[in-house]
Amino acid sequence: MTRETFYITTAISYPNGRPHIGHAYELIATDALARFQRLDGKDVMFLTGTDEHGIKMLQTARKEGISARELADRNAPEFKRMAEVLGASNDDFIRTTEERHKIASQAIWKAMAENGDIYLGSYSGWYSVRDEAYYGEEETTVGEDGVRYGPQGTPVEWVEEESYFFRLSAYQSRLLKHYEENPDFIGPAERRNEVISFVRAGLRDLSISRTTFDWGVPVPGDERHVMYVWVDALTNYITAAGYPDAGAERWRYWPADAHIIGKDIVRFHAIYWPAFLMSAGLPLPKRVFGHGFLFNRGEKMSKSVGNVVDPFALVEHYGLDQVRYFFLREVPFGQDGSYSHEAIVNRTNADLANDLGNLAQRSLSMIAKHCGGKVPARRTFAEADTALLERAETALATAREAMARQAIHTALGAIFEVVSEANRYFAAQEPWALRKSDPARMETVLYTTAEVLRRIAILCQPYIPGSAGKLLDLLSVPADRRSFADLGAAGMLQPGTELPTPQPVFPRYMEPEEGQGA
Ligand code: ME8
Repeated sequence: MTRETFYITTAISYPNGRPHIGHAYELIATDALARFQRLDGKDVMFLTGTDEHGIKMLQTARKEGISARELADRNAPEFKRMAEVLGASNDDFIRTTEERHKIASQAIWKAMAENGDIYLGSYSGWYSVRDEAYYGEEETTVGEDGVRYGPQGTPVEWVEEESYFFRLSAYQSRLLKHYEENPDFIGPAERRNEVISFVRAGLRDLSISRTTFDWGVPVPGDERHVMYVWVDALTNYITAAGYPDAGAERWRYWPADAHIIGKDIVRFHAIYWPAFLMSAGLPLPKRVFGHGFLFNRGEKMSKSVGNVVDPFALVEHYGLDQVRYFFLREVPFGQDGSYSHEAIVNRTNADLANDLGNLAQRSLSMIAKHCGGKVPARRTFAEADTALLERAETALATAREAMARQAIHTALGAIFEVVSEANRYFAAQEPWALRKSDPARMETVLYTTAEVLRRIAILCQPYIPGSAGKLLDLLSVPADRRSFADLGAAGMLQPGTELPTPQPVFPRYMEPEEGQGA
């Protein structure tokens, strides 16, 4: 049986510097979305990578006295390493300087040209180097400093040159029709509204080549020009799916199910990209989701962490799953968010160490001590037992619906409500008191607690894969019985199964000062 495919991507990052926390945030969120679909039985492809051409790379390289290629070769491995350090489950990592990408970019260019959508013209306009975009005069303002700025607050300059153009203006009504017929094409709703009003206001043709430098993919048939720059960048999503080889093994993944990107580049993904694809006669991605920006509240985070904006330091300091959990739970996905030392510590200590960690530790220790270290026997379930176990199953339905619209925080919230419920259950059932009064009932209560922990751990895997895996190890759940299909009755713990010695799964964060003990 062929499984349903699911193709998800992050934006590709500029490797003109080291990866920062915004890159890490996007990757973690996209990883959770990819893992969720994998656990839900889909045939998933998850892509991330680096966007290595363009003027930003050249400018930084020049400043550092090296070539753009050297700069890319130095930083791209850092982005790969970040993916590893963050536990990202990406199936591929694309670099736009790869040969396969040159082939794909030239192929889509040719397809658009054959469709009559590319012409040679000359361009003059207000250009922002930082945004890599031209703006209309009415979109710019002159600041108090006398400098002219674009709508994103970056300086613009007057540029005039020969350039190839893409006939974007011809796509206005087709795009608007697409947005209308596919209300889920852009999310969240604010982003969708912005795009629609932008397109309604009218689209200008797009300058898509440069002659002033050669750091880019050569324009097929006119090598004085290099592509600049969104044709090259956006095409990465189909390069990795094997384009232009329609018989490629991976072409089954296209069209992508979701492009996960920051809100600053929604316009390019929701306007340019579908127009390019329409022009080339290719199917459009199903959804473009623009997440919010992360800000450091600016306070000093901790004496021992110098630069907390560095994702490597953050993981080193707080632990990987703590960082993943914090970003996914604390910040409603789609909105801007801020992080601070206190917020990370409070959130992870309360939810992970106290609620989930303590429950696991307390119940598993009791099982080790009073049930011979084996999954306890279960008698007839009381109503409270069944109710708790069912809660975990309905959490899947909520999570599934939420994850389909990238409401990651809602999914995680629903799962952690089960954790709270399990804590209330454990406190109310008082298994420690039952030990004397009704040992058989104690076993059933401990069984139920272990079983709900199994379900919670299975559900937690997309978000905190390492700790969820550890918890499943402590419950002796085999590696091939950890998908969502195993959540229900069929996968239930078997009484008598040997369990390993319980170990804490979520260490409490202690301030370095506290840890030194005084
Ligand atoms: O835009 N918080 O690359 P990039 C959250 N190469 N997300 C952030 C962020 C922050 N503080 N800062 C950046 C590019 N991002 C292009 C993309 S795609 C075909 C080409 C997000 O390195 C940003 O919104 O500037 C984008 O989605 C991603 O990080 C890479 O940003």
